Amino acid sequence: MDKIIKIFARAILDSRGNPTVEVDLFSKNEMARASVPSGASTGKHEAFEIRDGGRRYMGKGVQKSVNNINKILSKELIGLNVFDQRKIDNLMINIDGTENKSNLGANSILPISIAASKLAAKINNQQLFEYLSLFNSNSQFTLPLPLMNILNGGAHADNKVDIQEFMIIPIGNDFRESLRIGVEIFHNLRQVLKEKGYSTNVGDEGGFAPNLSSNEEALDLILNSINKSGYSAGENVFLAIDAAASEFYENKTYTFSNGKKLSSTEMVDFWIDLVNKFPIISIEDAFHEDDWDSWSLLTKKIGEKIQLVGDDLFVTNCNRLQRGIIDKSANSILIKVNQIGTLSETIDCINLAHKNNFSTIMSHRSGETEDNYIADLSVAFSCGQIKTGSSSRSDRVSKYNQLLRIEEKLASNAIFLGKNTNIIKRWKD
Ligand code: 2PG
Ligand code: MG
Repeated sequence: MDKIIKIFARAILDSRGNPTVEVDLFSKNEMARASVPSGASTGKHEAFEIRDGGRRYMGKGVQKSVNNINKILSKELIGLNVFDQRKIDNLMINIDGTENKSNLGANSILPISIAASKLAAKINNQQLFEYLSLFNSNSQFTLPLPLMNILNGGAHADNKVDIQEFMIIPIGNDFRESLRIGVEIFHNLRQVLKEKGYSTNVGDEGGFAPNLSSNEEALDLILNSINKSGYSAGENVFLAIDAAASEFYENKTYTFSNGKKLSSTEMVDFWIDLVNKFPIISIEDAFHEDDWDSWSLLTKKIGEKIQLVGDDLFVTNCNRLQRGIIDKSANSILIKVNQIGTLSETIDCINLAHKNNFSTIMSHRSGETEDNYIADLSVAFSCGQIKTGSSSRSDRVSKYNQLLRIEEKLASNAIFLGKNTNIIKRWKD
C-alpha cells in the first residue's frame, strides 16, 4: 500500500489568465501534479466552481478552494491508499456533502482526484493511460478522432457569430495522419480568411474568430479550406458543430445576433435544413440545457444519421444521462471531468453511456492549462473522439501532442477506427 503523505494546493493561471487550482500530491517516493480547467459557457447543472469574489483577479480568485484543500481535505486524505481511487473520491464527496459540490468546490475536489490517479500510475511505473485502463472493463487502447474547433464564435470569441464552435473531423489512417490533415486545413483556412479580408486572430480555443455574417458563411469558408488542402468534405473530412444553444435561449426563444428568433420547433427545422446542406455529422448542444422535448424531437428525426451530443444537457452526470437514455434525447455525450468533479464519477458516466450505445467525446474546457490528462483518459476509456480545440495555442496542442506520444508508444497495439467509427458509418449508410 502506498499512502498519500502530503497534499499541497496553489493557484496558477489558466489559458485566459484567470486563476485556477493546481495540486501536488505526494507518496513516500513520488509526487504527481494536476490542475483544473474552467468553462465560459458553463451549464447551469454543472458541479460548482468556487470563486472568491471581491476585487482580486476581478472576483475570479481561487483562494477559498486552495484553502479548502490545504486546510480541510489534506487532513482527511493523508494516510489513504493512493490506489483506492473510489475511496478517495467518495470521501471527498461525503466531506463536501452537497449535490453539486458547492461546499468545498469542484475545483478543490477534482485536482486531488486526478492527481491521485497520476500518482498511482507513477508508483506503478506506468503511463497514465495504461494505469487508467485498469478501470475500463473492455480495456482497449483506442486513439480518438480529433474534433478540431477551427472557427470560434459565441462565448469564446469577440465576434457576432452565434454558433460557438465550427469543427472539422479529419480522418486519416491513424491519429497522427488525422491530426496532420486537420492542421493543414487550419493553415489553409487562415489563407482563405486573409484573402477575404477577414481577421485571422484566434479565439479562446485556438480557432480563428473572424466577424462573419452568417453561420452558413462559416461553413462555406471551411469547405473552401478543405478543398484548398486537397481533401474532400464528406469523404475524409467531416464537419461538426457545438451550438452551445443555452447561451442564446431565453423565454422559450432562440435569438440570433442578426435578430432572427426561432421557437423550439423552428430550431429543430433549422438543424435539419443545415445538415441537408452541409456534411455535418455531429451537433452538440443544439438546444437549451432544459429544452428536453426539442432534443427528443431532433433525435427522433435525424438521430439515426447524425451524432447529437449533450454537453450542458448532461453535464457528465449519470442522473441526467439516465434521463436522456430513457427519453432518447440524444445519442452521444460530451465528457468533461470538471462538470462532475471526480474521476470515479466520470468513469461511471462513460460506462453508462457506452452500455447504452451512446458515443462519448472526451473534452477540454475553453479555459485550460498545460495539463494534458484528458488525452490519456480518452485512450484509456476508448472514447473514440476527443474535442480539444484547434491546432494553435499550447494549452490546446499539448493534448494532441500527448496523443501523438501515446500512439507512438502503443505502436501496433493502438486501435484507430477512423472511417469505421460509428458516427462515420451511421452518416454514410
Ligand atoms: C463547450 C466547451 C468546450 P466551455 O461548450 O463544449 O469547448 O466550452 O468550456 O466554455 O463550456
Ligand atoms: Mg459544448
